[in-house]
Amino acid sequence: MTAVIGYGPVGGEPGEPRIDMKTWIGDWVLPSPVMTASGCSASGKELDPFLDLTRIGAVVTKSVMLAPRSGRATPRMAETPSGMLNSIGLQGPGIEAFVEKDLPWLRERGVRAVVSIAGGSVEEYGKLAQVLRYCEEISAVEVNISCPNVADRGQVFACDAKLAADVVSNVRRIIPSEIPVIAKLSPDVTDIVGIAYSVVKAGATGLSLINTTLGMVVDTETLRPALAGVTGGLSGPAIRPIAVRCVWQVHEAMPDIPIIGIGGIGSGLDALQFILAGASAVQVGTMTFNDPSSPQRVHTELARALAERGFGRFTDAIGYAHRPHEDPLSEFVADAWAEDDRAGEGSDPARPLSSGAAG
Ligand code: RRO
Repeated sequence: MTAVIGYGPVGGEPGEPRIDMKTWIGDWVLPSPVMTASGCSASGKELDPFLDLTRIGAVVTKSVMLAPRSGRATPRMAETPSGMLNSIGLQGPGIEAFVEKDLPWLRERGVRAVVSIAGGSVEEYGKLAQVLRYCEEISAVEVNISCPNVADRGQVFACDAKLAADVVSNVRRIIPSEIPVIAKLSPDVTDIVGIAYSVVKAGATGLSLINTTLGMVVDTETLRPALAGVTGGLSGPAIRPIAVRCVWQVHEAMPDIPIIGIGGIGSGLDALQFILAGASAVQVGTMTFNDPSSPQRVHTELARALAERGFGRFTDAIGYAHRPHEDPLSEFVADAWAEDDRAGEGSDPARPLSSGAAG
């Protein structure tokens, strides 16, 4: 039996409208389309006091590398208008400590875990996948090929269709087929659809769109870059229109590929934009620094917004903004012209002879 999970089990109030909030990433069924975004809450522990992590779609862990890593020098965060710049530089415990300490914590609580991995080479991603293939408690693997805070741009695999595909196919062939492999792409490319095609062809189950976009702040007091790493990844509401555009373009090109929308989502209506543009799920990241319970709140607000707009199921809203135009005005114009024709006034050379105005 499939449970209808919406306002009841996930963050809802008794008496509020029920809506089926299930969604799918490949064969993986999630009771809620709202996840945390990688990098904003390590392995989820920080958020545990603020929300019930079992009631959101999933926790996406901070990208983990093979070896422990201290990351870039400080300062590595800066505020920006409607956003935030980070240059963390893949700080983390390394895959062994992660699997020993962090994954069990998530499993013991029954939290759906999406493990984000990052490597410096195609082979390194393969080694990470080798470790994870034996971890039963994983719901999905997010392949982060788009971290902007790496030593050189050649390591941003998501900027090169061939390299991106090599990483994804290497991970896909190692991770068991029932576990979704999701490729996280960068907006810092000329043609995100081309990159998306390559990784899907290489075996990606779905796509996370988007990672942060490369930015920079100069401190006008010190007269130097605000970040020790000089450049950083811009996130938050400032990048939401870029992210929605990426989701739109990729869904338009590949409507059957599940997309997870990310970029400045802080409310149910923000999330709804991504869903209507073609996302099957969303991740909440930067907003959790301001409101750590926001993933659960976004779920509740999204369910209410969908119900208010007449949707009975979350999945009916995916890509809804792509539907063909029903243009009531052109119907009106066509009717009016047909009437003109009947009255014998069809002499305007600037318009078609019959009711061809619709469309
Ligand atoms: O660690 C980071 O600096 C970082 C990562 Br892995 C990423 O994927 N995106 C980002 O903005 N920062």
